[in-house]
Amino acid sequence: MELIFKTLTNLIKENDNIYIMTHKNPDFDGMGSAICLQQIINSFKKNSFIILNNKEKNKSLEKSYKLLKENNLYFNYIYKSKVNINNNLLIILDTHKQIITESPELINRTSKLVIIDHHIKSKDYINESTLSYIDSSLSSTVEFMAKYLKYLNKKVDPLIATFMLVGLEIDTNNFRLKTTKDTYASASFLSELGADNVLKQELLQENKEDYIKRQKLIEKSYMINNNMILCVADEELYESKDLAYIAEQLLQFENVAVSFVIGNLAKDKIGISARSLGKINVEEIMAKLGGGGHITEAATQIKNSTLKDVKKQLLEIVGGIK
Ligand SMILES: [Mn+2]
Repeated sequence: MELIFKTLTNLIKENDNIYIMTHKNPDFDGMGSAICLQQIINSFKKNSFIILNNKEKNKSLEKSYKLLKENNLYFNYIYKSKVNINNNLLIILDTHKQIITESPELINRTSKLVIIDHHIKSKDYINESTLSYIDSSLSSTVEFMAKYLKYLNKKVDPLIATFMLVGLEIDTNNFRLKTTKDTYASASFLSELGADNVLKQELLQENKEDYIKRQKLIEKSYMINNNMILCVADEELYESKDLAYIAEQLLQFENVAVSFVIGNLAKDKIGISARSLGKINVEEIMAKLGGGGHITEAATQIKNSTLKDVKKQLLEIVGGIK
């Protein structure tokens, strides 16, 4: 990673105006990393802008932006509708797919592009970049930033360390998934920087209705054979990340090695999100339904079908009951 850090540092030093963006519906991993990176860029006396959407839906993130201002911390943002990228350096964090970045059109308007991500590399990655580091052995983009801070021997304010720790905990589902010794080391480093546990808990609080809705889906799920659990959602529309989140949650239960969540993604599109603890390859299962992914996380989308039919197809493949 040292070479990546060195190259990234040189790119920062060579550019006067740097734009940072994460994915649509930003979360604490993407935004916590962006805020950390802005502090780093600022320490090199370079100008940077974090690209925001005009209407933030995430209340905890909105609160975080306010806290940065109240604490007089440098936080320079620009709404995506106002950005004139002008071939300036653009750093993309926490995704490598153009379509899901906050402002996909910006990517075509600059030739200076850096991508830093921890998701499993997909076929539709942005292939023309100055520097690309996509490493699925990292738990989160925050883990990258924590390591980068250490490499540079720099610190961030306790408030920013708190945001980063929130991102790391969300991405690992409280150290249950993708957690390695480096993840704990990053968490420990952020604690040393003064991450505040009380504020962290407040930022992790979620809307009660969302919680209840998810619990109801978890309640509806059942074992389809001796080690696989299935949840078929109701007829409402879901985002694929919601299905993935429920699938991850289902892995915490006794005897569960694999989880599947089926739900409507659009009127004519059904999604399956599959997760595995690692012994059973869910990519192979999803590939049989036209999807893909990785041993432990995979998904597919099926057009013009019903929840019932999709469930039937899945059960035929995995030899499940009902
Ligand atoms: Mn992430």
